[in-house]
Amino acid sequence: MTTGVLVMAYGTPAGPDDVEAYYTHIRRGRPPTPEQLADLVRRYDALGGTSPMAERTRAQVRAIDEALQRIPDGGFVTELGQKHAAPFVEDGVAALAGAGVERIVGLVLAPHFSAGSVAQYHERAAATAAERGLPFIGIDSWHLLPELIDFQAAAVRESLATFPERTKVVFTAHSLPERVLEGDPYPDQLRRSAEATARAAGLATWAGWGLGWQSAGRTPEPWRGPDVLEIVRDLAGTGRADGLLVVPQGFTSDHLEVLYDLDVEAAAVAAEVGLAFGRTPVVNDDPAVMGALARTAADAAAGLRDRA
Ligand code: FEC
Repeated sequence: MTTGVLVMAYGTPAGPDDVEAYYTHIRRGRPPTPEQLADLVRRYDALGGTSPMAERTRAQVRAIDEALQRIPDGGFVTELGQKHAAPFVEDGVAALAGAGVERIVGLVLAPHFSAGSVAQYHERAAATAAERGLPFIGIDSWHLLPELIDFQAAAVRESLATFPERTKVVFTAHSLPERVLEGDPYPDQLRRSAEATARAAGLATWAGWGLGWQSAGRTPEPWRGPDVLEIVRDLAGTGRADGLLVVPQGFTSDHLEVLYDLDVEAAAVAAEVGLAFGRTPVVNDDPAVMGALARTAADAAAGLRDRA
């Protein structure tokens, strides 16, 4: 009895020559304008040409697979499937089908559920699994996984030790258009994981921490805010804080949205307005969190087996 675990991630261009095709895929087949493309290439250039995300994602998949292989009589096969770069979600399902699995569990490397994010991975995986006659179950969210909260709380405590006393902690996630967030669980899940982390880190009150958004798309419609850049400026304007620590809780690996949008862009605005600025490390392939994700996938597989 074998179970396929499809670990899904956003994907990143393999190299500078792939940025246009990647951006076109994100825009659902509409190529970016030359200005939009140049702006994205400029941001990758600031990271040395490419994002470390591909390597980080592979390490995450490896760590989850190793933990799954340690489960006695588990019978797990693990494959990667990405949203916007090869191997795509559909390639991952095909590889699992080729390996002869009898069912597939989908696990997205993003902790919070939204119709505009995690649901899209699951829809594509479920459709491809159905074409092959394979039962599929997707894990919707894992934002309150104790190992994730512990990881983030420890990171907050360690980082704050190096910050001025009057430092505000802001938990960020990728913004989404307001249209998508109507009736969507994403904002509430973000609030809950931030609350759990703040409590575990011993942050006293709401006044000491808050929620923010980042990396909004470059489209004309309204996106959820306040954006982190606005938060940096507003906080400096209050005169009530000397530092800002960002916890990018919506992201699990080192990539453009963290290494550029926070470490370069937000850090530059903070320097301009005179605030000490930093952000906590993301999970990457942390063994405790990856082990807990493997356990979550195994539990979901057991549920799917019982239903058969
Ligand atoms: O290469 C890298 O290191 C970057 C990877 C990357 C991650 C990521 C995560 C999320 N996104 C989400 C939603 C959207 C929506 C749009 C959108 C646009 C972009 C663009 C790039 C990009 N995203 Fe992304 N995102 C990453 C990269 N994202 C590049 C192009 C715009 C730009 O220049 O920044 C708007 C699409 C449209 O135009 O219609 C919506 C969400 C996440 C977090 C969850 C997840 O990981 O799936 C949500 C990593």
